[in-house]
Amino acid sequence: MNHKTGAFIFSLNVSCVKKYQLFIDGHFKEGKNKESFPDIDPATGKTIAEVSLASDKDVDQAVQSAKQSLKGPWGKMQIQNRLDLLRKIGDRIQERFQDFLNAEISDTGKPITLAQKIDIPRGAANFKIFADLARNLPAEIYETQTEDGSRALNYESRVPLGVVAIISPWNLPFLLLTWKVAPALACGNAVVVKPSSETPGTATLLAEIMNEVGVPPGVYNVIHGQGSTVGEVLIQHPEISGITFTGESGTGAKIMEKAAPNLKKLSFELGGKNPAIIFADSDFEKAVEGTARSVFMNTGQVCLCTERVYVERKIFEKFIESLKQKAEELKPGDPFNVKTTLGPLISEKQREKVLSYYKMAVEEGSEVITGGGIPDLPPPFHQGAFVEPTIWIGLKETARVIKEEIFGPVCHIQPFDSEEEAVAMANNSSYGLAAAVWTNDLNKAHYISSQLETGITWVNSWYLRDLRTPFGGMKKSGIGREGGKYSLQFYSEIRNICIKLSMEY
Ligand code: 6OD
Repeated sequence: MNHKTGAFIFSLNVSCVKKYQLFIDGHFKEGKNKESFPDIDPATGKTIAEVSLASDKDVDQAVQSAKQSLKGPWGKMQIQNRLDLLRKIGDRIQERFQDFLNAEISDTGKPITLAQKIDIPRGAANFKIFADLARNLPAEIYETQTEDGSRALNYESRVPLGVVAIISPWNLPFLLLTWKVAPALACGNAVVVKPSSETPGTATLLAEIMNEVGVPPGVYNVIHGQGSTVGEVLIQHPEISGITFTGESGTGAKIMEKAAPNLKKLSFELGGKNPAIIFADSDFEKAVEGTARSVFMNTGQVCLCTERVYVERKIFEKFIESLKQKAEELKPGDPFNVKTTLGPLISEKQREKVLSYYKMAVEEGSEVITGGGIPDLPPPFHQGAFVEPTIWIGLKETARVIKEEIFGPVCHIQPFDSEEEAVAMANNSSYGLAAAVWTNDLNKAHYISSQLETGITWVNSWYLRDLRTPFGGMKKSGIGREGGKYSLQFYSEIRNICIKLSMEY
């Protein structure tokens, strides 16, 4: 094994299996209890890696090493040097693009064309963009008149939060890990990362890069294990100052409860049941294309994905037919084949959950326009967690499959007759993350967007990202916003310094 790396290869039965280790204080290591768990490729059901399981002691060691790093060279580093290091991380990710691509695809089964276009480039961009943003973050200054006629200057000054716990999900493992690590480091924090146990690869690989570019030991630590065990120990650690989490709303609520006694600062990006509203005056082809992307991208496993589609009655039938065609054009299979356009779900467990909704939709009385089952695939993909892209119509808005987040390649299409009806149905949800509105009427677009109870609304597009914008949800879809200055605000403590100036000044 190369001790500079977190992954080494050994043979298990006939296939080659990697080993992903913990990364603590700049070193790759086994968990103290020498336990491990398998990392399964969801496209084939095969074990691709053994992952070291962190014990409570390992978690504590990771947090302590992070804390120590804040007192050492990292804590004393000039901001320009810190941000230069972030740029180097971004450059190195680009140089090792193929390694990240392989790790990400093997962990998730997502199609290579998707990971190549979105996941890995965004990992590099997150570091570069937050380096630039942190360099240019303005500070507010207020000049205050005092009663005795003198003046005072109030100015804000930022300090790092301290040790930040990053709990990142399995759907966009590298994109969302770096979306949190980059601004946290830009602000001068040290981090302990717990990637999803389904997708340990890219977080471990990133540790190699931290060493390669010279990030001091302890600044970036990776611990592996389940959220309900290792994650819980991490979020309850008294030396953690903040927790950032992307994942299910139910898990968010549990984290909040566990973090409450220590009053941690929290940032949550949670679930969604996102609506798309399609008006008859929209550009029809673009609306169909965009909606197909918003429903089926990443096999529907993006918190922003559309699961409820509302279509103006005049174009309802035509829209159903066109979206059905798009769904049926998707090609499931080998994620490393450039012709594949639909990956598996993340795990067999997730497939059972999605299939239970497929069954429920039928029991609730839906008409299945397409899909509803498991695709027929050749070995080894017949063992993968694939499901068919699925479209339903005909359900009442009270149906469970319209109310609950499914997180699969599926949507229900409902007709509407007026703007008010569309908005009322779109807002009739306990979630409020994202919406897509398709219309060529600018006034209508503006009006509808102002009425929607969502943190993010895309008009005539979906998942068009500018990393400076506020990102997050209303209602059960989250707490707080990340992105641009909102991330930098979360990952730092702001202090006000008030200097009373002398009368003579
Ligand atoms: O693109 C992003 O910055 C982002 N935070 C995406 C989140 C997707 C959730 O599944």
